[in-house]
Amino acid sequence: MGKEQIRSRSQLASVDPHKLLAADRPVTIVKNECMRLEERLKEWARSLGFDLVGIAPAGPADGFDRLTDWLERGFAGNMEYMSRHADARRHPQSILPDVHSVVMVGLHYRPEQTREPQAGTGRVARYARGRDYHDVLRARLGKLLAWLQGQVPGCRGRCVVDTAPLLERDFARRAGLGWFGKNTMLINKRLGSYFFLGALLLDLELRADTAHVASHCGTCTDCLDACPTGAFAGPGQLDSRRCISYLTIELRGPMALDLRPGVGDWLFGCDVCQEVCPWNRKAPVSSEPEWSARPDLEMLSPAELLTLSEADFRRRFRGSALWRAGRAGLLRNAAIALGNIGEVAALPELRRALDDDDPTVRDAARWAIERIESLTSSRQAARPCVH
Ligand code: B12
Ligand code: SF4
Ligand code: SF4
Repeated sequence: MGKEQIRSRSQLASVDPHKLLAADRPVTIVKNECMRLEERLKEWARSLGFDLVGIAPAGPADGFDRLTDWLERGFAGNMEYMSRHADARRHPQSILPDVHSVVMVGLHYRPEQTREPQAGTGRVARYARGRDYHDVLRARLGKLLAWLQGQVPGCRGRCVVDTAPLLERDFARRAGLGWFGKNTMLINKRLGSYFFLGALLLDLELRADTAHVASHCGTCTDCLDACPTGAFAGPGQLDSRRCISYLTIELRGPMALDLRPGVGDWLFGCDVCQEVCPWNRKAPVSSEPEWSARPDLEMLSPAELLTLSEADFRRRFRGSALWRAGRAGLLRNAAIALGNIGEVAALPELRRALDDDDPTVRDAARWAIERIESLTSSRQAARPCVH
């Protein structure tokens, strides 16, 4: 049998495993050459730094009807890429026509420690404090695919990290990585929810893992109760239009006025519905160097952000997830955070931003100035009379 013809496990069973092994395999793989391909694939994935790995059969996405409902209710807001490619999310064959298996990986990113916000600083969601996760996961998935192609010459695959229309959490649940929390996050009993997902679609038929069926949320509703902007329409139903993560990352243009106070001091993304989750309390800290590479991103000074030119923005945020907001989005967020922090010391910077070239930045600066002035006068009015 020619190696390029191998496409299924039954075919693989009849092949001498020694002939399939590549020369540059790691020691861990060498130790048991008779291990099944699935096990060796998982070992290799772990040696590449992935914390979770599971295999799902390629089939229609279980949550497709939920996606359709979510889109119909307008919960995607202006994320047109979600509706534009909606039908393609029905089945992973829209990405790889002869897909048979979906290898799902998880990479944990919980940082060492999280400082309390210092005076005048704003918060950045944990996921965005290191290198851009898309680059990190894609590069490693590429290595995993290359290894597999060394084992099974001719096998074809596609690496996906938000880069193709795939319901990643659906396939991760099916691959046994965790359950859908009421906050919509995929949660793993050992790691909590601070992990990224990536997928490797393959035209190989691999033995699938058992799907995670149970939910371990029980009667808890902490995430639903804690959301500062009331973004949950119900358990497992997120209205992105109200979510701080959407408002600070995906939204272009001005934020709705009634939501601005709830955004608080978040400059990019939001972690509140994960911070309160009991499954994250005992989750281990990640030792992945990629996530500690940019400690300067943990807290940012919004007043300083307001001074960034386009060139400054590019220099500072290229290669980090914050790039996605663009200069106008990040400066808008900075102005809104300053308005919510409410310190008069920010007024000179905000007044300068009234002359910014971008109308969204000017609008946010105007709002922040008015908010600081009204917070200051209400603080003064509330002072006890000394006479
Ligand atoms: C669009 C998007 C967003 C949007 C919308 C979020 C959302 N909940 O849908 C916004 C911008 C708000 C967002 C925010 C965040 N995101 Co986001 N986002 C995505 C993206 C690109 C698509 C998600 C999607 O399809 N939404 C559509 C809705 C309908 O899906 P859903 O709510 O998740 O529900 C699905 C399943 O959970 C399932 N389901 C839920 N309950 C049940 C129950 C049953 C019985 C069944 C059968 C199915 C089911 O059905 C739905 C359809 O599949 C994915 C990457 C990807 N390609 O999948 C990343 C992704 C989901 N995001 C991620 C992250 C890290 C975040 C943030 C934490 C970032 C931050 N700190 O600011 C926040 C978390 C907010 C939150 N609570 O979800 C990670 C999540 C990893 C994890 N452990 O779950 C992903 C997977 C990216 C990645 N590759 O790692 N995100
Ligand atoms: S990320 Fe923040 S705003 Fe979005 S649902 Fe969670 S708690 Fe609410
Ligand atoms: S906070 Fe509670 S309800 Fe929300 S995801 Fe965590 S365990 Fe589930």
